[in-house]
Amino acid sequence: MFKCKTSAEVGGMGHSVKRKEDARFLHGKGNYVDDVKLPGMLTMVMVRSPYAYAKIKSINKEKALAIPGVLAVITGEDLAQYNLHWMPTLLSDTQMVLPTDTVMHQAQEVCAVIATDRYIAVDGAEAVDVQYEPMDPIVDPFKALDKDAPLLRPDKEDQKDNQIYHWERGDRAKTDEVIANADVVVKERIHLPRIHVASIETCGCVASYDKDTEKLVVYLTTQAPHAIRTVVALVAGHVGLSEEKIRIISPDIGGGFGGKVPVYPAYVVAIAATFLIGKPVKWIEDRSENLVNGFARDYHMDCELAATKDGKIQAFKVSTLADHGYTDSSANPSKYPTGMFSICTGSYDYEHAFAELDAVYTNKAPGGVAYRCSFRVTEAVHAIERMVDKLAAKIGKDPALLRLENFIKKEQFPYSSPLGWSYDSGDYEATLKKAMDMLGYDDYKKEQAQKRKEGKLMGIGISTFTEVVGAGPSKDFDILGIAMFDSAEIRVHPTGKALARFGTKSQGQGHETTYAQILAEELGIPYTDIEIDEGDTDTAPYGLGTYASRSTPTAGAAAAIAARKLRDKGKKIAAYLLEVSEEDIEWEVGKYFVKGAPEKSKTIQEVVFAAYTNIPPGMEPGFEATHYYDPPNLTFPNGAYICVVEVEKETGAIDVKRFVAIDDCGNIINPMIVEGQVHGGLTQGIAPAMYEGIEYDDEGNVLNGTFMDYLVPTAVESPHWETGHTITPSPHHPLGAKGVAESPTVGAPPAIANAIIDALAPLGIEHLDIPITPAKVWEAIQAHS
Ligand code: MCN
Ligand code: CUM
Repeated sequence: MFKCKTSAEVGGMGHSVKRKEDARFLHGKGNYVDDVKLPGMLTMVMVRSPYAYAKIKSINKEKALAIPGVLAVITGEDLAQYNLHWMPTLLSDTQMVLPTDTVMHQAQEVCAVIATDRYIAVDGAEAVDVQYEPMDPIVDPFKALDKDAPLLRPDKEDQKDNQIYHWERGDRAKTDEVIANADVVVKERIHLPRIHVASIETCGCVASYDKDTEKLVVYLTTQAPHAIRTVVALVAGHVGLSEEKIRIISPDIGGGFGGKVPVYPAYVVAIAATFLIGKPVKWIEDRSENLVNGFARDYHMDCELAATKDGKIQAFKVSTLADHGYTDSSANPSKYPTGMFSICTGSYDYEHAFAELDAVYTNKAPGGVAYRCSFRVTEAVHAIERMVDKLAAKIGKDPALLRLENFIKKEQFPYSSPLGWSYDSGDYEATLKKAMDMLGYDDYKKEQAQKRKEGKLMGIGISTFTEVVGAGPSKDFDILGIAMFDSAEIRVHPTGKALARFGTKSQGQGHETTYAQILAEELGIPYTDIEIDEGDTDTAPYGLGTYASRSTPTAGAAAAIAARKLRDKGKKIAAYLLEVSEEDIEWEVGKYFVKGAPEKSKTIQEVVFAAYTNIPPGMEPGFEATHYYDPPNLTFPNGAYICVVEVEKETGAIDVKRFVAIDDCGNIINPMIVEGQVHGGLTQGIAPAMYEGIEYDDEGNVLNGTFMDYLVPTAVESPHWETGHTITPSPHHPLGAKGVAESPTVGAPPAIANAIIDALAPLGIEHLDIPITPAKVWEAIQAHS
C-alpha cells in the first residue's frame, strides 16, 4: 500500500534540507555574467572623471582610436544624437548616462572605449585625452542649501536650489507640544555614513543585439530583471527597442545586497553600443570602480525622544538631512521617497511622532543605493534604538526594562503606528526575554558592575527592532509606476515532477531550495523533484524582483496559492479516479483519500498523470497554475539583539564578547537558510557599526576607495553569532511567513553601538557615530579623561 509521505520526507516547510544550488556553486559551475562569452564579443571599459565637479572642455579620441583593436570611443555627445545621454533613476530623478558638458562626481563615467579585448580597451581608456576645467564642489551636505552655493542641477527646470525634496509624516505641532512639556527629553544628531556593499561579484553585463531578429538580449547582474526590461523599453522605445524584443537574463549572481538594483550608466552604454555596432558588448566593473560608485545611507538625523520621569515614552521627533549625491537614485517605491523610514517609531507604544527629511544634491556619486536595508529601515532603527538607550542612561533605568515597559503588547496587534503603519503581529516581550535568557543578561549586569569598580570598560547593548518588508500592496507600492506584486508559475509534468518559475531573482538566498520546499509542502511532491527557475524575462512570469526581503512575503505567497489551485484541481481528478464525489475527498501531504476509507487513495503523482492521460470529462487537460500575488499588507518581522563588548582604555580596541540575536520572521521555510541569512546579515551589521564608511576630502575625493582602507569584515573580525528565534506567524500571509534577510543588518548596528557607548558611559561619553573604530574610541577617551 502507498506509504504516506510526511512533510519531512518531501522536504516541506520548516525543514533544514540542503541547498539544491550548492553543488553547482561548490564545484565551480556557477554561471555568472563574466562567464558569458558570445561569438564576436567586444569589451567595454569606462573612462572616469578624476574630479568631483568639472566642465569638460574637450574629449580627444584620436590616440585611443589609433590603437589596433580599439573600435570606438563613445561620448555623451554621441549618445545625445539618439537622446540617450540621460536616463531616469528608479526614483524618477535623472542621471547622466554620459556627460555632454559637466561631470558631477569623482569617478563618474565620462566616455566608453570599445575594443576587441579587455587589455586593449584599458589601454584605449588611458589614451583618451579629456580636458577638464575643475570647479569647487559641494561636499558637505549642510552647505548645499547655503545661499551662495552653486546650483548643481541647472538641467532641471524646477530646481531653484540644491534641495531635491522635503518630506514629512506625522503631527509636528502636537509632537512639539508633548516634547516641550515632557519631564525628560533626550536629543542627539546621529549620522549613518555612506557605505557600499562589497559583493564578491562586481556589476556587469553582456549586451547583444541581433539586427536580423531585432532582438536585444542582455545578460545582467540585476536583482530585478523584469523591471529593467520595462525601463529599457520605456527609455529606448524611441530608437526601436520594444519590450517583446528585449530579453533580460540575470544569471547566477555573486551577491547583490541592493547594489544590483539600480541601472548603472555603463549598462545603457553597452546596450547602445551593441545596438549601433551590431556585436555583443561586455562590460565588467572592476573592484575600484565598484567601490567608488553607488552609495547607501548618508542620513544626518536630529532626534528627540520625550518621556515621563519614570520612563514612559511619549513622543519621538526626527529631522533628517539626506545627502543624495548628484542624483537621487534611491531604490524606493515612488510614493515613499524616504522608503519605510517612517517605521522609526520602533517597537514601542506611544501616540505622538513626527519625521521630516530634506534631501539635497552634492558632488558625490548617486546616493540612496541600498545596502541590505529594507528601504531605509536601518536608518530608522538606528535612530530610535540609540535614543531609547540614551533615555535609559539619562533616567538611570536598565535599558532592557525600559524597553519591556514600553513595548507594543502582543494583544495590541494589528497595531497602528503613529506614522501610519499597521504592524501585523509580534510578541516583542517574548523575543527580548528569550535573548536575555540566552545571554544570561542578569549575570552580565553583575559582571559589568564589578568590572566598573575595577575601572574596566565593559558594555551591554540592546536593539529591539521592528522591520517592515514585503512590498507590497500594489495600491501603495510601485517602482517607476510598475506595481509591486510578485508571481509564481508551476508546471507539473506527467510523471509528477515539476518546474516552477518566479518573478524574483536569488543572489545567494537559496530560492531554488526554499521555493521548492513551499511547493513540496503544498503539493506533496519531493522538493528534489521540483526545478526552480528565475531571472529570464522570456520565460519567467512578470515580477518586481528580489530586494527589501520581499521574495518570501510576495513570491513565496504566490507559490503557495498557485500550488493550492493545483491541489483543488487534483481533488476533482482524484474524485473522478476514485469514483466518489469531490466532497468525500481529503488531502494529506502527497495523497488524496476517501473520507473514512484512507486505503482508497491516489498519490499526487497518480493524479497528475491522469491530468495528462485520463482527464475527467469536461476538464481542461494539464496540471499547471500561475498566481500573481498582491499582498494585503507588508509583513513586520522583529528581533531582539544583545551585544556584550569590552573596550581597552589604553588603545580603544573593541572586543565583541557575545552577540545574541533572536529573530521572529513568522513561520520558517528552511531554518538552516534563515540562520545563514542571519549570520550574513549580522556580519553586514557589524560592518557599518565598526568598520565601513566612505570618507571624502574637501575636493570630493573618495579617501578609501580600495579594500586597503575600506574595511570589510571577514570571518576573523566577525564574532561568534548566537542565533535563535521566536515565531509569531503573519496573519495575512498564506504561509504565516515574514521576510527575514535584512533584519540582522537593520538590527545589529545599534546593538553594537549601544554596547560600545555603554562601555564608555563611566567616562561621560554619551554618543558616537558609526563606524565606531578603535581610533574614534581612543580619541573620545582622550577627550574625556
Ligand atoms: N526564508 C525562510 N523563512 C522565512 C523567511 C525567509 O526560510 N520566514 C528564506 C527564504 O525562503 C529565502 C531566504 O530565507 O531563501 C531569504 O528570504 P527573504 O527574507 O524573503 O529575502 P529575499 O529572498 O527577498 O532576499 C532579499 C534579501 C536582500 S533585500 C538582501 S539586500 C540580501 C539578502 O536577501 N542580499 C543577499 N540576503 C542575501 N544573501 C546572499 N547570499 N546574497 C545576497 O546578495
Ligand atoms: Cu535594501 S538592500 Mo536588498 O533590498 O536588495
